[in-house]
Amino acid sequence: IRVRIHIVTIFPAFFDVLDVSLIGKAREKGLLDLRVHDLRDAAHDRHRTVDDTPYGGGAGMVMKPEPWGVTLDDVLGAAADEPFEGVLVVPTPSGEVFSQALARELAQERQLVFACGRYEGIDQRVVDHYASRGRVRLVSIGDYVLNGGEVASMAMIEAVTRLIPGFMGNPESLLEESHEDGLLEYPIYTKPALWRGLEVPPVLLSGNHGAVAAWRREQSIERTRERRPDLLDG
Ligand code: 6GU
Repeated sequence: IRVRIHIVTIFPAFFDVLDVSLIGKAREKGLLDLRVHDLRDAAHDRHRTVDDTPYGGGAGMVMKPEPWGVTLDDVLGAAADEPFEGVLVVPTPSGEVFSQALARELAQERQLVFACGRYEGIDQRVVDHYASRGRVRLVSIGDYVLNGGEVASMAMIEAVTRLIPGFMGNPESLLEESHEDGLLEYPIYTKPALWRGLEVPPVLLSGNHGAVAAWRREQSIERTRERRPDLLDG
């Protein structure tokens, strides 16, 4: 196994789809060991409570620290006073923004743990405690609000696992993708050469590889200027 990914959540069923997607292939190839853990297994009262009201008041509920401590120590394989291996990823809209660069970084790790919070978030002491024992990254997938870290984790896990060395059949195709060179990808075409009155740009049929490369580069820059000018600053 190259990479072990643990997910801690109160909704383990969210992750059933990982079996049928690309990630299922990485698991079959033996590159990836993915395990989902139910946070409620560490809550022992009658209602398996994992949340409580916020100190200081305010709307919503906060995830209690104790079930997180028990579960994360178990998953990380480290006692409460020991350092841990790998990276603990905490999806939160108040984190740093996820990027292809961070995906590349995480794909080099041997162990990743995704701690999916729900409600208004997790008691701050959980992050503070684990940050004192190892590497913790608070990560957002963009400037909008989701109900919890599950969908965000799924997006990050898909971005990371396809970069695991040996996962892609043709690793060269990774280099041509949007964001790998800081630009958006150029438009792509296949047969037929004429469809509903629309032609494939003639340069792509010319057989002139230099001209094709130049056209694609131009298109990438133009697309990026139109759709994502922020990527061109600097
Ligand atoms: Cl990581 N979590 C939640 N709840 N909302 C988000 C997010 C994460 N990233 C963007 N919105």
